[in-house]
Formats: sequence, C-alpha cells, structure tokens
Amino acid sequence: MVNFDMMVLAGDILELKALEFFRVISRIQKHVVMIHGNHDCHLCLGKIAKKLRFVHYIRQGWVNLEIDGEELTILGVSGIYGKEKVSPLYFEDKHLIRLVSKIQESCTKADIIVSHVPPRYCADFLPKGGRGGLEQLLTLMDLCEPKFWISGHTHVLAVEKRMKSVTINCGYGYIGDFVLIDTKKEKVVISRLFLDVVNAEKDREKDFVFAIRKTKSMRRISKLIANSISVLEEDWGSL
Ligand SMILES: [Mn+2]
Repeated sequence: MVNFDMMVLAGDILELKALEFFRVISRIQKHVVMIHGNHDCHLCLGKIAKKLRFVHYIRQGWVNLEIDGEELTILGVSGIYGKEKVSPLYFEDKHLIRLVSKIQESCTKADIIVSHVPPRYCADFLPKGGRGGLEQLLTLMDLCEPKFWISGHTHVLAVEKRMKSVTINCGYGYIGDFVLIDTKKEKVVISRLFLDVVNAEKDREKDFVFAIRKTKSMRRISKLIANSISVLEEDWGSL
C-alpha cells in the first residue's frame, strides 16, 4: 500500500515462526533493518540476514546504508534490560558500556537508533498508564544525537520529541500499528491498519512461553529452530 525505501523492525518480529517470516521478508526487496526483542528466535534473524543481502540484523552496533541517495547510520540495541539474566534476549549495563566505548572510539553519530525497549520518557507509555522506558539508553541519545529513535516493546503507539530526537514507539505491529517516517522532511505519520486478528495474542504468547519451558532454554530452542532453517534452505531458494 505504501512506497518506501527502508523498513525498520524494532523487535518481537517472528517469535518462533522463522519460515513464515522469511517468506514475507524475502518478497520485499528493499532494505530491512531489524533487531531482536524478547520474543524472537535471534539466531533465525541472523541466518535470514545472512541469506538476504538487503536484510540487516543488528544485535548491538550499527550499519551504514545508502538509501535513496542519502547516507544513513542506523544504530541498533537488541533485547531488553535484565541484570544477570543469562539469555541472548537480555542485555546488561556491561553490554551498553561496550557499545558506548565503540561509539566513542569511532566518533559515530547516528541518524536513526532502533532499540526494542524505549529510552526513559521517550514514547515509552505503558498500556495501563505510567512509563516503561530505560534510563541507561539516554546515554546513547546524548552521544549519537539521532534524528529519529524507533522502539517498541511497551505496545503503545506514540511519538514524542526529546532533545534533538523525534522518538517513536511503533506499538503493536501485528494488530496493524505502523509508523511512516520521511527522513528528509523529518515528518512522521503514525497509523493503524485494521486487521482481522482473532484472539491471536494469547495463543502466540502461550506458544512462545511453552516452547521455552519445554526446552528450558531460549538458546536451545533458538538453535533447534535455526538448525531446521538450514535443512530447509533449499526450499527457500525456490520461493
Ligand atoms: Mn517485547
């Protein structure tokens, strides 16, 4: 419905449905920048990005892309914050400190930052009121001065201006929330498509939690699914 040059996905993208996601994404043929959330097979995202040259997966770092004649640096922070949680879906202070020193060494400024969890007071409204953003992420805002900060996780579609940045929460993607950004005119449109979703949320949540409980490890289930992807790689070629 919309002509665009780049799609940014702010995490909680595929849960465990790697092949379905691959089928959709492989048809896009435009740059896709994605990070993982706390409901994603992160190994699958990595594999998909390796397979499709226009798809870029960032764990904690950045990519430089030329989009419609414009050089853009997009910095990504995957996962959510959790102290001493040994899981690839969480990051700790030490990961942020590592990222900050990498940025300082290379004097990197970012045009766009994408993180699954929003920074504090930056389009971080919670569905039942209050704010759910992470204070530590504001360091990246000071350092990189992004024009746009895109996040998700808190499920409330919102746009707020903070310092030099327009901060955007893209809300609940699978019920149709989306955001269009014109980087040149610095214009943002938030919108919702009304999709026919029948109580999908509870089942999806249940599937995901059940799969993790069964294998007792997110790392293990990610590996299992990612391995099934390589078995099916030949099928992917014919899609
Ligand atoms: Mn999330």
